[in-house]
Amino acid sequence: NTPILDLNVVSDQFPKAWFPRHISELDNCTHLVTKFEPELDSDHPGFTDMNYRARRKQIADIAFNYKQKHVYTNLKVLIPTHACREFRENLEILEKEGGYSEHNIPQLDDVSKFLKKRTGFQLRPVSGLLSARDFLASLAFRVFQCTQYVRHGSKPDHSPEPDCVHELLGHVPMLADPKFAKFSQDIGIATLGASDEDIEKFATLYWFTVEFGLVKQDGGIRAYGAGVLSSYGELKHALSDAPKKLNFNPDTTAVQVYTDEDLQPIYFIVESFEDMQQKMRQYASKIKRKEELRYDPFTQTLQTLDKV
Ligand code: TIH
Ligand code: FE2
Repeated sequence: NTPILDLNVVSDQFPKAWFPRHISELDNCTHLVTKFEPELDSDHPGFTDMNYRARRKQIADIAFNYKQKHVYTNLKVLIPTHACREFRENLEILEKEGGYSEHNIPQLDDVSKFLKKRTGFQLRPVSGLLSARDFLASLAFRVFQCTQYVRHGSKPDHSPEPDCVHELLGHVPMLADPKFAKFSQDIGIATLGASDEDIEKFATLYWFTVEFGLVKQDGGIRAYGAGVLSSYGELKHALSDAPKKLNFNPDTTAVQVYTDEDLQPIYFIVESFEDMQQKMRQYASKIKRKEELRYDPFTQTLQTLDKV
């Protein structure tokens, strides 16, 4: 257990430059004194007991990784002014009924059951990043693939990859909204059997809406994209004057180049969710496909329309 970051920089003038000024900064006070460590001290009665050492290490790791829910508390400050109405309302319900709080990371299965009751969406654990084709296909069945791991504690305010913070705080509140759930499923259905070229366009549309979308609401601009809403850094950045903001138009948005490594330089704004839905439907209807598909929720199957 070597210290990860040594913030107690020693200088001549100020022997200990840094000390915690807020209770949350105890997250950085994780330096261990190695005396009595069963791993390192050969006089320790457990030094030769490998099972004991493994168990000790497991317990030590839990303590070491413990973070006051930095992300949750910080995001909560921005949500009233930065998040769209649907997100705010559903987060409130999730706090009342879904086990959401700064002290608790809810279990996937509990959240899945919650969503199932609200919009029929269910969560499914995924081991890593799926191909766009497979990820989008799940949406057709109202299944959302969720990562299980959490971002590295040294960079809580923005993660270049999705993690459980992003899924739970970004996607879940929006998937609890019936219209947004329908929109998500419709993108999924539109991608089934599409060419690789069209999949790339749908993945880009998904990126600029479900992940990084902004919406006009209550006379201002609010975030509804999960990648924005789960990142304190991105949420602040997205609604600042720094990035470029364009009007959402599926034909141009679908071919916009984007970065998945850092904060977005460009965002697309939709007039309203109704408008976005209608434009997407129109776009999807122009895609060449062999068959028209319809989802049957009773059997959870996709049926070819002209055969039913
Ligand atoms: N940038 C998001 C976050 O910090 O929560 C995670 C991602 C969403 C989509 C791609 S990466
Ligand atoms: Fe995501």
